[in-house]
Amino acid sequence: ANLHTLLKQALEQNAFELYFQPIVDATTGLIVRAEVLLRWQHEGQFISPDEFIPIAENSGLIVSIGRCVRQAVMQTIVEMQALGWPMSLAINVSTFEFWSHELQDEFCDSFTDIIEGLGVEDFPYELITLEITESLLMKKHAHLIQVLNELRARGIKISLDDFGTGYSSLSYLANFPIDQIKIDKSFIDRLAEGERHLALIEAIVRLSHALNLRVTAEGVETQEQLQVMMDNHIQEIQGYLFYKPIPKAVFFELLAKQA
Ligand code: G
Ligand code: G
Ligand code: G
Ligand code: MN
Ligand code: NA
Repeated sequence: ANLHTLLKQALEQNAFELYFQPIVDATTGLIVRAEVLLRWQHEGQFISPDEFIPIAENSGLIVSIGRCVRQAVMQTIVEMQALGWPMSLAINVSTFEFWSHELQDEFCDSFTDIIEGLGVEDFPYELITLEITESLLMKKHAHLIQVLNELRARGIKISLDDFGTGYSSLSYLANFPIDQIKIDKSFIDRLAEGERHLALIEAIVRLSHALNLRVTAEGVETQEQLQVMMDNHIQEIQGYLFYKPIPKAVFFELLAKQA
């Protein structure tokens, strides 16, 4: 069977699993939030999202997969709250999930449906972060801004993922309703190459902080990189230096120890 057929089956059989990559406070090393990353194990083998997400996007399956991820994440938020660890979880959102006005409205409405299904009275929307990419903002649709504003009005946080890759326009930072940026790993990787890359990070951070945007550094792997982040007052760190993406049970064990 081809990958698309297998994906469809995986969705029907609930074969996807959420992994969690903890994000820590640079100073204390404590877990302060996490990014949710989808995992698919087929016949004992992990198939990378880099491989299956594009196929899901091209076939439209990404809409159902995205909804399934939101449902599972929101259920996890409710569980974590009940355990006394209210913590923000970040969900990756594909540009394809916002392809049309219709899909955008469906996306917005899904939260209410999911909450109804969860049977909770007051869902803590502020614990959901949606990671979007610049390719979405490039569409520059007035309706998109309206949708992002609607999500933010409920309390949902919007994060600009992979910042610095692609067509980074600094004007996105000022003109779009976002709450935080994630500095892409490629920037962190190139720090070792010299002063120019350090200057870029300094400028991005200064601008972000001036605009009241939170900054997370992604892909921090070494102590030296961590030091640069701390020197630049970047408080939130995600990377293998601290944690890789881990299954939910392992994530919960860490939180229980930290509580
Ligand atoms: O850990 P990693 O190899 O999972 O992630 C690879 C890529 O897949 C990343 O760019 C990440 O944003 C994307 N990705 C992971 N999980 C999801 C998901 O649930 N939805 C979408 N749209 N992308 C995801
Ligand atoms: O966790 P990490 O970012 O290293 O994973 C990179 C990619 O390798 C992921 O997209 C995932 O699909 C794949 N992968 C293969 N084996 C594993 C595994 O045991 N755990 C995790 N988290 N990912 C795996
Ligand atoms: O959504 P985004 O494209 O930002 O996905 C984050 C990706 O970065 C995931 O695939 C995650 O596994 C990966 N990642 C997170 N931290 C590190 C790191 O320190 N090193 C490497 N190589 N990959 C990382
Ligand atoms: Mn991401
Ligand atoms: Na990223």
